[in-house]
Amino acid sequence: MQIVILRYESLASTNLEALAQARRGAPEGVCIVAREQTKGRGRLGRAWISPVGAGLYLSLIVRPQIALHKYPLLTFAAALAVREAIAETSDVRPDIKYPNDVLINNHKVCGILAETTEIANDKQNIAAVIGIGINLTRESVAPDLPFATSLEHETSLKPDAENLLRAVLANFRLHYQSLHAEGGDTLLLATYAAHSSFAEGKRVSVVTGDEQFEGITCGLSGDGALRVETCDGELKIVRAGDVTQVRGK
Ligand code: BT5
Repeated sequence: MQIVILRYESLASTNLEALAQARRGAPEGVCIVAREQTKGRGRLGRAWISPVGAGLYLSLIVRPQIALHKYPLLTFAAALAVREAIAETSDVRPDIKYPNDVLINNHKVCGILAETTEIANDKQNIAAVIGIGINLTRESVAPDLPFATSLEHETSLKPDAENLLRAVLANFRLHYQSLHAEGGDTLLLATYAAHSSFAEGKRVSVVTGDEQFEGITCGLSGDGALRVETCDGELKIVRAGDVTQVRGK
């Protein structure tokens, strides 16, 4: 994948711009970066707060040659890439919270939103957009986000956005390549599980579209779902939803 970075001063959402470009035929490797987003997007219609110059806001177009049911692993590849990029460029060692958050000291420093698009009636021509938001300075953390943090806050250094961008893209490219190799999905899952304290043995509360339950995490399934054993011994397979740690029980 050859990466080409397109820079914008301000966009509604880098994901929306990348999806539009992908639909117009933009190749894999096009990466949209904006200094601010006026309508940054989270999952399920939620917002990603994106003040000017305070965070890294990027969306990478990929055209994966992998089975559709493995697409959730793209989010894992991105989370690992961000975790590694932060570890390489600072002295903190982030955690990954299933499925799409990178945490430092249990606070969210990065969110990931992977979306897909296809050209009308052409199921062969699917593109995915990997959207990544990383909080750089303290200004990125709105006062009403008590569980958010920034690299500046955690490291006491002014983060270097360009270094971080390069490291995120280089690491993502490696995971993406290996995802296409034989056994690459198993390797990626193992690497993700090794760097996410949420993968195994964590007491969590899970909210999905239609239910809420508590349990202990017990690993990931082959397609990237989180397995959670509830208090009454039922095994739940979580494919989408919000997972939070339950403390003090
Ligand atoms: C996410 O959704 O965490 C995905 C965020 C993806 C953002 C990137 S930025 C570049 C690209 N272009 C876009 O438009 N989006 C992507 P979710 O797990 O649903 O979390 C959203 C929740 O995180 C919000 O409801 C807030 O509670 C919280 N939040 C919002 N802004 C935040 C910030 N800057 N830092 C930490 N938490 C934030």
